[in-house]
Amino acid sequence: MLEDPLPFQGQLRETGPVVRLSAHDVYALGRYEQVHAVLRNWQSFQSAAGVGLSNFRYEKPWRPPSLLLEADPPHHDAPRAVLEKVLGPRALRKLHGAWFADAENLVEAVVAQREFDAITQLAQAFPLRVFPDTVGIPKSGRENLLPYGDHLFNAFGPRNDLFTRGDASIGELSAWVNAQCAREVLDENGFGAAIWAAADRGDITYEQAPLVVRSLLSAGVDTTVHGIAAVLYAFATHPEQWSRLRAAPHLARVAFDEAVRWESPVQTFFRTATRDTEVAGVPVREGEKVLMFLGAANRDPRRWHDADVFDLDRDPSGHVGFGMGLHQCVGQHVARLEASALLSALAKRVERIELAGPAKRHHNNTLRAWESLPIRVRLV
Ligand code: OVM
Repeated sequence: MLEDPLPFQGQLRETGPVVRLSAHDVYALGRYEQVHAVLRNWQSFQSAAGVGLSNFRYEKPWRPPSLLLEADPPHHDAPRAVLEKVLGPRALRKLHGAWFADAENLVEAVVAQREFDAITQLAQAFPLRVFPDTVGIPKSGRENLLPYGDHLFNAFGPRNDLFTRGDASIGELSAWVNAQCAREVLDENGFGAAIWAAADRGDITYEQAPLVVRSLLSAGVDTTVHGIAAVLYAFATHPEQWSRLRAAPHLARVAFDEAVRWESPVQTFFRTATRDTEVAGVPVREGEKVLMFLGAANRDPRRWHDADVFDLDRDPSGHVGFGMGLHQCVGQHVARLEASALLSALAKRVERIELAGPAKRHHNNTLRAWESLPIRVRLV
C-alpha cells in the first residue's frame, strides 16, 4: 500500500464519494469534489481535534498542537497572518537571487558526477542548504530536521511500526527542534527573528512565537524535499517533458505544481466533524474523523483529464496537494521558489535526465517519499 497507493486510491474513488474504513472507524474521501468541499468547510470540519487519526478530544497529542495546522479560527488566524507576511512576496523577492545562485553552484558540483542519487544530493541537499539558514537556526544539529519531520508525518497515521520505531528517538529530536525556536538561538535576519518581531508588535503573543517557528521547522523541510523529489522523478521518467521545460524554462513553476498534483507528497489529512453533518448525503456525526486522500483527489478522472499523466501542458491549479481553503500551505511560495531555482539550474546544464537504476521508496504514514533515486545526466 505505501509502496504503491494508486490501486487503493482508484478503488476508494470507485467505491463511492464517502467510504467507511471500519478498521479505523473513520470516513474516507477519495474524490476531488468531496475532498475539496471538506477542506474548504472549516466551520463543519475542524482541525483542532488533530489532522491525523488521533482525536485530540479523547487522546493527548504527542506534542503541543501546532498553532496553525491543528487550530481553527479565531485562534488560528493571528499566527497564520504572521506567517503569511513572513513568507510573503516581499521576503521571497529578497531571497530569489541568492537561491538561484546557490542552486547553480550545487547543480554544477553534482551533475559533474554524471551519475548520482537525486534524493540525497539534490532533493535533500538543496532545501537543507537554503532553508535552515533562511529560518536562521545554527548549523549544529541540522541532521535532526529530516528525522523529526519523518516522525511527525508518521504520527498523523495509525500507531503502526513506522510510528513506534520513531518513539525511541523522538524525545531527543523534539528537544532539539524546540530549542531552535528560542529567540536567542535565531539569527537576527531570518524568518525566525521575523516571527519574534511580530510578537514585539503584538501581532502574536510571546508564548506563541516559538510554536510558530516550530511550524516552519516541522512543515518546511520534508515536504519540500519530497516535492522536489517528485518533480525530479517525473522528469527522469518523462524525457519529452524535460525537453519541453528546457525549451520554455518559465514552466519550472508549473512543473513543480504538476508534480505536486501527480505525486501528492502529502497524501492525506483528516478533519473532525464539529456537528452532525453530511458529506454527499452520507451522515457524519459530531466528533467523527474524516480522512481526505489528497493524492486520490489529485488523480480523480472526474476532475482531471488523463489524470495519471504528468503533463506540463495542463493547468494543475486547483490541485489539493497543498490543501485548500484557509489552511492551504502557507509555505507554498517558498517551496515553489526552491524548486524553480533547482529546476532552472538543471535545465541550463542538463540535456537529458534518466533513471540509472531502480528508484526506492521511503515509507511514511503521510508522505509519498523516496529513499533513493539514481539518476544519470547528459550535460549540454
Ligand atoms: C505545523 C505543521 C506540521 C506538519 C505539517 C504542516 C503540512 C504543519 O507544525 O504547523 O503542514
